[in-house]
Amino acid sequence: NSKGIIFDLDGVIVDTAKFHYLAWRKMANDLGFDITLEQNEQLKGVSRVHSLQQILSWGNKTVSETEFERLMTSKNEDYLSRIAHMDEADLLPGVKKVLDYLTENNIPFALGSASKNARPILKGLGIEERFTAIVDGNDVTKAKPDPEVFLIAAEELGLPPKDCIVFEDSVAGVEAANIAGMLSIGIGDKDILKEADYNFADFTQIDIDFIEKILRK
Ligand code: B16
Ligand code: MG
Repeated sequence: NSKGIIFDLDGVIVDTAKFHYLAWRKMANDLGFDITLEQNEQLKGVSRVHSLQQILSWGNKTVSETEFERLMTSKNEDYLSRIAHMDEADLLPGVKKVLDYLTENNIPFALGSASKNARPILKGLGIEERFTAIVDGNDVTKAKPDPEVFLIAAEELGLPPKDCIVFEDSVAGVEAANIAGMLSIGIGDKDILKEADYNFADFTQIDIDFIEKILRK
């Protein structure tokens, strides 16, 4: 078999969006405004810098460069403290079954995430060693929908992009996979992720027959 899989992290393997939301919301509240869950939807898959720019514009705030850095650092410290006690039980339902199948059948898989916290999160989940490659926010210069993160992952898997299959929960991520020439599988609302080649609400809806089918394609 000569195909490989690339997983997004947040929203695919683990649900960290709620912790990002709580940490950004606390920061916004300290600055005197609030952010809603609907607004948080728009931050999914978006880099840390762009998230903060977006949030400050919602709050009609302009800050100095130093203050911008300080806000990013303190939000991240708050976020890290909220995810500190993550373990295997935090894997999203159905994910373990797929990872076990891939590991047992020696099918290589990589991470392709915008997060700069990907490694400590994977470590907490107890699955860091199982990835052939981990490409995250520390390795890229261009954010999704730019395909950079997935193209680097393909290279590290030693596979041409057309032989890579991407699992993504964000519109920008599905777009990035499509631009890269990879098979895209949307995890979440199919009306939102309508550009994906296949759609599933979550990993409990994905059976091993489907995985075998796309690996053969
Ligand atoms: P960090 P993904 C993304 O991860 C999140 O969806 C997004 O909400 C977050 O702002 C971004 O990572 C950066 O995360 O602050 O941890 O570097 O979905 O691409 O795995
Ligand atoms: Mg995501």
